Amino acid sequence: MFISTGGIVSHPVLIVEESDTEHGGFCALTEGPEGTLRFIHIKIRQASAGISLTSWSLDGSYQPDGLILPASGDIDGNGADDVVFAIPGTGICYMDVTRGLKTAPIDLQRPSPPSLADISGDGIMETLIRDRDRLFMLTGMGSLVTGWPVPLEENLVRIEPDTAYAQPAAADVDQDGAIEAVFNIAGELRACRADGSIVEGWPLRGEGDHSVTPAFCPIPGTGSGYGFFMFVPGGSGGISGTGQTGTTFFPGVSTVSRIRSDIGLTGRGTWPMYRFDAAGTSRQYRYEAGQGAKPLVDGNSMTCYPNPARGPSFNVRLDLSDIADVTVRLFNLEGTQVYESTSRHEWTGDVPFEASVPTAGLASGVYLCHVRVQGAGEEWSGSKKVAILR
Ligand SMILES: [Ca+2]
Ligand SMILES: [Ca+2]
Ligand SMILES: [Ca+2]
Repeated sequence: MFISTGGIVSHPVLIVEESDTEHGGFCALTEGPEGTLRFIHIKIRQASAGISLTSWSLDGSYQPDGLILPASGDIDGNGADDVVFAIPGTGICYMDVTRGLKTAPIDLQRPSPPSLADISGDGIMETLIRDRDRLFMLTGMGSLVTGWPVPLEENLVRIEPDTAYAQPAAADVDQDGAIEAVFNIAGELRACRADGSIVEGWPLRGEGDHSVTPAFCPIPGTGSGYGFFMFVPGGSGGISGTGQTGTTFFPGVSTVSRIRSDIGLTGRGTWPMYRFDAAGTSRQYRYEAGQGAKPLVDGNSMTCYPNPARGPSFNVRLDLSDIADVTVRLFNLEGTQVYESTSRHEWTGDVPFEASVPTAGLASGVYLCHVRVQGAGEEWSGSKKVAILR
């Protein structure tokens, strides 16, 4: 079906117009021959065949290195959903198909997809968005909320790979009845209130993947609104460019973690975290025999605990199936190695490798614990972020 010229450069987004019950509609962005942008609105008749298409030219252009992901919701309460998206160099665009375009001229460096949620509790949805080193909350059609933008720590953002940022999420993470904005920054989940302040007990250490939005859902049977699971995909990865060139962290094996807010919420970093993956392995459920040769290393099993580490040391643990030499190294986020130790794992079978890493004398901050395993003709390396608190 021919509906428009120009490549589509966004995901489609559904919009609802209360005054138009005959049509269903969606919107998308397309790119013209000279790199110009068009916003298209397609209505599909419900009862009989036929579509209609309306389009608008947008200021600015976009060099797509990935699809734009718009959000939609009726921000101004006029009965028609508004579509929100960010164009680098132009700003945050608010498109109401009955009123036209309004742009908040904020220069964003590699903006995340926006999210819409009423964080301030006044019935008007806020726009949540981040760029490389700032978190934004805007209310209405692009008015910056007092206390925002929130600057991000350079030592965190510089370890993020140069790829798209996660769309922010919204959830009542501390169960006080007010919704918070949740951002994934270098694998850390940060919950911010409407005034930009950070909720006590957060950030939570994620598992290293900055590009994925956590999903929140209520826990069945706990009553309305109480408790949630948080699914945080992540993985053990590696580090490169250590020393003078700085540190780059890259995720390797993916896992999905599930965090329950209603148990163990007794203090910073004490949330139980469960890990599951396609092979059915986790900290609780180990590899089952009979699924072929067991690999030397169960990469998903690497964990550092306690995390954050407050005492004189923390432990690193990893499931190995055979004898191996294991080198544990600790780096600060500037890439300086602050600890190294090699030991021999003398066991075959189900005894996990475990080592204690001393932290006395190390300043508070985030560190990368890197593990290299060599044995049985195999080599594996992975790393985890560890927070040290004094
Ligand atoms: Ca509207
Ligand atoms: Ca609001
Ligand atoms: Ca809350």
